[in-house]
Amino acid sequence: MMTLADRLRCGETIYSGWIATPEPLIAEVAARQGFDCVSLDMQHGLHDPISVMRSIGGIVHAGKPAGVRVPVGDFAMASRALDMGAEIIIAPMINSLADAEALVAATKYPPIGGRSWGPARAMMLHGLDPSTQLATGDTSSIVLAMIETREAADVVDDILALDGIDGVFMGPSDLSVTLSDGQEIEPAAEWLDEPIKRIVDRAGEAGKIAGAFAFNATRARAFASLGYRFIAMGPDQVYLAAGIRALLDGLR
Ligand code: 3PY
Ligand code: MG
Repeated sequence: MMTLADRLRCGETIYSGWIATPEPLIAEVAARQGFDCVSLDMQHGLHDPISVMRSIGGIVHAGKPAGVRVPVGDFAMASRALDMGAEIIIAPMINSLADAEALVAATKYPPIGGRSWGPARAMMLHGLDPSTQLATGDTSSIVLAMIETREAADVVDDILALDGIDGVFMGPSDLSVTLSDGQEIEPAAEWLDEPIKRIVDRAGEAGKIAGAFAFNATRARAFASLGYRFIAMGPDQVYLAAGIRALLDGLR
């Protein structure tokens, strides 16, 4: 069976759920709907290591791959999330080559990085023995550096060139805040179109994957048509609110 990494490398567009509420049942419900993948947010969402561990189990048992966005600078958590069975890591605020190097050091095995051995839960969930895990761990997981600041956008080529960085993940909200020098929070601003296109083009030229966060299906389709291939949509509160509204509208 093709892994999430294989599918992304073949150019498939993957739509991921984005779960902020630290409840495994919500992640599992999302996985049992049409998403290709379900990602758990530890940065602005409320997930902690235990809820991530439990939610990854629910997602994988529902037949879907799991992603984790770790907190800012928490490279140890990136390593732990892989050990817990995550197949995609999204690291926020990777603003320099040094940040990207620290991310690779935590998430790829030697000689590319310095990831420490201990993927017991990942091997259990994915049915792998230790030698297969060691041989395939680096290629079957996708590590995305978030490009969401002016500094990051300035060094995106250096980050993309780093061995072990599988791609980038564009965050339009922070990009709007930093590129406007703190004057605007406008992830759908027209003036962001140019940097949003530039980031995906740079990733394409480097032969790497581009991902992005989309607030709705219109944005998700627009990103996909630019070449973004891992598109997260959410968070889960939005799904709940939309479901309630649709139900109540049905009464009228
Ligand atoms: C951003 O848009 O800044 C994000 O981090 C998306 O989640
Ligand atoms: Mg952000």
